[in-house]
Amino acid sequence: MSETYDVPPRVRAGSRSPIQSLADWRAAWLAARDDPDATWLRETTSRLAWQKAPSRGLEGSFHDIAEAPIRWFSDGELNITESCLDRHLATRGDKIAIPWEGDEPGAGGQLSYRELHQEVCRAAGALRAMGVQKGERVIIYMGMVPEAAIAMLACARLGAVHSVVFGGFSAEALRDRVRDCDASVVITQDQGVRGGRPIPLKATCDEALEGERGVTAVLVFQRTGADVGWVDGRDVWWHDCVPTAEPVTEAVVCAAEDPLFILYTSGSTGRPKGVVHTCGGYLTWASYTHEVVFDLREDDVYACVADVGWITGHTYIVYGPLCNGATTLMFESTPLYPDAGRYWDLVARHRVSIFYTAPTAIRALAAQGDDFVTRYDLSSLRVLGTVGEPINPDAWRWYREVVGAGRCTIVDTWWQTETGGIAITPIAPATPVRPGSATLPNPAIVPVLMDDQGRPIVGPGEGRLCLAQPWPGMARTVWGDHPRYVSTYFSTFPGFYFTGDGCRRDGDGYHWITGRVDDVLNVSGHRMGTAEFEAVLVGVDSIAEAAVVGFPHALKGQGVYAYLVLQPDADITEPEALHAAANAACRQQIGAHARIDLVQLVPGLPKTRSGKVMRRILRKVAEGQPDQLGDVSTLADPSVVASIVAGARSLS
Ligand code: 7RM
Repeated sequence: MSETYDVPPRVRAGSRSPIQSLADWRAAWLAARDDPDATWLRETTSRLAWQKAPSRGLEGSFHDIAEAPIRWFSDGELNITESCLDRHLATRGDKIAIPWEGDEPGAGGQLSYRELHQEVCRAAGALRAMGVQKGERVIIYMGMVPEAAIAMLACARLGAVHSVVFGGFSAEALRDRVRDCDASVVITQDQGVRGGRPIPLKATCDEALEGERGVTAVLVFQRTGADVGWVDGRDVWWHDCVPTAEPVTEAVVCAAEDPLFILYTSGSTGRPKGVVHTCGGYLTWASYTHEVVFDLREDDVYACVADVGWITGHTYIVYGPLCNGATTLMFESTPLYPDAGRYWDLVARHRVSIFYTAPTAIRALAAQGDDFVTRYDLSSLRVLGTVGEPINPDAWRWYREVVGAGRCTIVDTWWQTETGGIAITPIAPATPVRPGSATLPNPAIVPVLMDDQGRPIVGPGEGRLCLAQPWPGMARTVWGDHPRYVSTYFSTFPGFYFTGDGCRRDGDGYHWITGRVDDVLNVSGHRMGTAEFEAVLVGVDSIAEAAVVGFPHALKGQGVYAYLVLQPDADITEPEALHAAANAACRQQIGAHARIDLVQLVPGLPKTRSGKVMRRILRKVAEGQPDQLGDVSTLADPSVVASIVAGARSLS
């Protein structure tokens, strides 16, 4: 059992949260479980600016999800930008909505709610002039500039469906997404900038769109002024059309269940799925979780240093904070530029009170020593959040003691692209915390741990994490493929949403996420499918077969380990040359973040007689536990195991 930290007095002082204690949490959780309609109709009508308030709560269930998707608030009508912008103008018009810190320390600017509203209305006008209509898909391929948030909201203003593609993805990955959702417009910028280096967003976009007839317009924000290619009749500069556009002052009215956005995410099989979130339920969940978990207050300066290309950026940089009228900082740079003090310099200068980052960054910074932290005045901090992967207790303690000086609480927030918002987490003023535990479920989240026989575990134990009841922010479907949604999430344990994660529950009901139990990797908080790597690898000359697994990595959480079988007539046979060729292919077809750490050439993959690769064996070898392979007698050729074990690679 690990130590427990009570909520520090500084975190409790001045809180007006309805959840102040574990007793409050329990009452709220039970109420939401037993009467979801009353709970969430009340929350949504008090949080969102509905054009037509909903009278219906939840419709549908996990048992008949193949026939009917889950719906929340289905008779309500709204445009979510009115909740995020218009309704704040009367009381918060001059409040800073988005402070922006550019790549160079101190560079940047800020937008008040009034200015942000104006920009969004004009950008929506520009998109409308380009022909964008309700329901149409718009791809956003940008870096961390306020215009990325403006672009998302401008789409929402028109009822168009945005799909943000992380700026690190390659041209091929971008093209796949453009095609999958049949996008007609792409919004990008000339270049991104990160850590002093330019990112050629427009050039990559041009490569992706070569020959794509479906995309009729590309809106280009100028960030650096670099020379970029130009397709006349297709490409339009942001500064040429947005400032002079007719503002869309009347937002397009949407139904609660109209799609708000698509976000592609990796799974254990096949290509990334376009996870669909809808307007009313998603925004309700974003607003509720952002306010309650972090105990948001009117004068907070809130900084989530994720990228808008991931779900964390959607829910906790843009939608949740803006719906709550918060000041939400956007950060273009990296934790290590120009040095390992950058985050803390940012916190000190902007007087940040709530800071939200990922374990991978915390580990990297802790390794650089405390001086980079202690030289800054971090007295503004109150709540420190983490998300994206399990956090090891040492990194957790460093975050609490060195960054938070013992005065802040840590919220280790477990959630997924599919959950839309935070699901299992401490509630800042209420929950005593333990290093490495995501603690307790939010109201609406009913976790169930399944044993190997698919039976729910009662009391303490470890199993596969499922959620038993629908919650407002859950993904409704996979774009264009509802059967894939049903089979991915609802077929393993019929009647339950299966998360893909393992989890332990201790005697106090605290949850300890143990990581993915499927073939999804989590490298530095980036979610990637082993199947995506394997599809690239078997396309590389000289490689006949490939199997990719994860292994524990001190800084990245997980590293990527590839087992490769050569073609009989292979022309590359040097492992180093093959490693380089493999990484070049991954970079080109997936993106710069898809890098293989270790390559092992093997004579064959361990397969069952029916031809299924026994990944368990490959995982154990990569994890450095070749003595725990278990039963290998069902293999077609057990002799490959000895050579796999003998040739195992490691980083040390
Ligand atoms: C928000 C996000 C989801 C996967 C999820 C987990 C892992 C996320 C935590 C965590 C342990 C956490 N969305 N994960 N948060 N594991 N503790 N606090 O990351 O779709 O990109 O990834 O990330 O495995 O299934 S995501």
